[in-house]
Amino acid sequence: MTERRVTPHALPVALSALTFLFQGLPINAQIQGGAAYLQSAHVEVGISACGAYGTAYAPPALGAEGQAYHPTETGLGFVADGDADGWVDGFPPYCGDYFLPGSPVEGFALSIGGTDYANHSGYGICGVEDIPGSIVDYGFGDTVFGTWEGVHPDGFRLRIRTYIPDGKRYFIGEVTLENQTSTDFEDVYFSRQVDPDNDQAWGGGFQTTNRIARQPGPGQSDALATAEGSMGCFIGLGARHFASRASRGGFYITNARDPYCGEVPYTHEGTELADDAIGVNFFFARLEAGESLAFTYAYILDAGQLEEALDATAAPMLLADGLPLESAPGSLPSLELCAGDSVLLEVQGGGNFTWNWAHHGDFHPTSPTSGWLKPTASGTYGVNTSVSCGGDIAFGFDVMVGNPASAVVLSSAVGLCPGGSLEMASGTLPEGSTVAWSPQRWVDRPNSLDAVLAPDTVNAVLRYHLSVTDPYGCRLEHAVDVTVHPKASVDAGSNQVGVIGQRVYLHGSGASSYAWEPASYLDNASLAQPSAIVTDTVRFTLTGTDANGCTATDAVWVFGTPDRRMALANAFTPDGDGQNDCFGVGPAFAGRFIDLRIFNRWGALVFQSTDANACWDGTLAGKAQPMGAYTVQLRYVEPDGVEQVHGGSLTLIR
Ligand SMILES: [Ca+2]
Ligand SMILES: [Ca+2]
Repeated sequence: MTERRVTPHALPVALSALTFLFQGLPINAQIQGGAAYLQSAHVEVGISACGAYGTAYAPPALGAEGQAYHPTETGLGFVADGDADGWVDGFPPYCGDYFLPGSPVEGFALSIGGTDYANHSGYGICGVEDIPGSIVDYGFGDTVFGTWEGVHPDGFRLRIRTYIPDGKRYFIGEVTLENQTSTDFEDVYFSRQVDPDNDQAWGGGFQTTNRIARQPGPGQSDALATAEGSMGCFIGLGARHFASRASRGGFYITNARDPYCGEVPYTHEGTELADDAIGVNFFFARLEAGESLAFTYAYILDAGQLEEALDATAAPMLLADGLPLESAPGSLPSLELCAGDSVLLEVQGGGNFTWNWAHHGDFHPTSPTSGWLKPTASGTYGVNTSVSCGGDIAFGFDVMVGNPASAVVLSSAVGLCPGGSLEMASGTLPEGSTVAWSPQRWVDRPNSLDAVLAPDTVNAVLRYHLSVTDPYGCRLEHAVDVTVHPKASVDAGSNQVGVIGQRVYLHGSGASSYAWEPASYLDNASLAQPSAIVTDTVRFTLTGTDANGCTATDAVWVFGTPDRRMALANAFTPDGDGQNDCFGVGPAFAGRFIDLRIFNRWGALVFQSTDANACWDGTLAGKAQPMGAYTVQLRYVEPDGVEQVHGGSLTLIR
């Protein structure tokens, strides 16, 4: 596009006189000809009567900083000592006349429900002024600012407050749009554009390298278009706002929809050396009757202050429990939650849209812009809204749900038999989880989930605590009571001598349930007192189980003998009738006999022999002993080499 230059309008004489009169009045000194002049240490901005930047008239002699302004033409566009080394130092000493009042265009446009409005100042003059307005406020101190406001008969008020943060090399525009009608506005667009001629004043051309530096997308909501001149001067125009888009292309701004939607001549990406515009644009699906909406953009005149300038524009975004969900550009923000947790999501400033929530089954709305998310699983969640001219505005974020409890199978109370061991828990924890058992006594690996507990104690209740923390910081606290039961016991009874072919009873006791081995000899191996037909000498093993399920073992011999005497009968009749006249063990004794001793009721020994074939005839020293009870003590060695003493009672009958 060809640049055109015109001679700036000469100042009317009357206005010069007013300027002189207001020199000493701080509030109004910087407003003349309907334009406002903002001056800070490193930035100067002229705001025209139509709200565009760039004035047709020369600024006052001195600005808020008490120094002269630095227009490169008669009027003042915006200029900056971008290198902050003084307005006369460096090269270029300052980057001036970026766009005005040389020739091209700065301005803004509004589109409401398909109706377009634009205000821009080409050639330092408000050439287009669809929205009539004026400077309504001005001030300086820590911050110098000027506010333009327009009211349109179609029923809206547009207010743009421009300020330069103290000492900064950028300036901010705060836009407020009020719907003064009784009907909702649909499809509201706003665009701010400039044709940058960054360093033309220093000999550069009108062309600049215009670049779309950022667009809102995963992990960030910056829209930023930049322009660099051949002399190194920089300008950025952007916003940190989910509903913003950067554009380049075009020259005279006519509407706000096309740059937002990227329609010819506008584009949303790439870099080009061109003499055309850069812009930042906004979209709002609706503005309800009587309501206002607000948003902010920044003109940045030093690339080193891009981030803080965009920070100053940041407002609406997705909040999780009140904190912004943010991430590095190109990656999704992530939320780390513990199973069962909820997080309150809110599209701050999102009331001008209708939002769709992905994973809505996990989302419980509390308002059109917020609700509780109680995620059931890790995954990508998001919220989005459609843009009428295409595309959408979307927030995506990854949710990681920690759940250490799901990996742990553990009762709160377990029992353990003496001498036993127990795997404390089981399962698979996410990598990076930490585990701690306490106390650590008798625990083989106190920092492993599947630690083994082997308590060296009996009849005790031991309480152990488990603490698991997963990589998301989710914690599981668990207590388990381990009851170590008393030691079990069982008695298989006394050894017996049984006559082969006859039935003997085993006498188990002391347990809740019994199991005899070998079972094949027995009528029922699970009885406490099973019986067997004696066939030979058998060693029975008894396993008894107590009420706690703990076991103990004992053993008993049944000595098989063909000789009746070997039955160690509990009575004998030494009456000389040849039947059962002599009490003894007999030659068929299965074990290795040591001795047999018999005592009377007063403990006196009445018989003893180390000869297995000997027997007692009921006499002592040739004298018949009285009828009654005697005690028998048989000592022998079992086939397995264990010495045993068998005691019994014997009744002498005549
Ligand atoms: Ca300088
Ligand atoms: Ca240009």
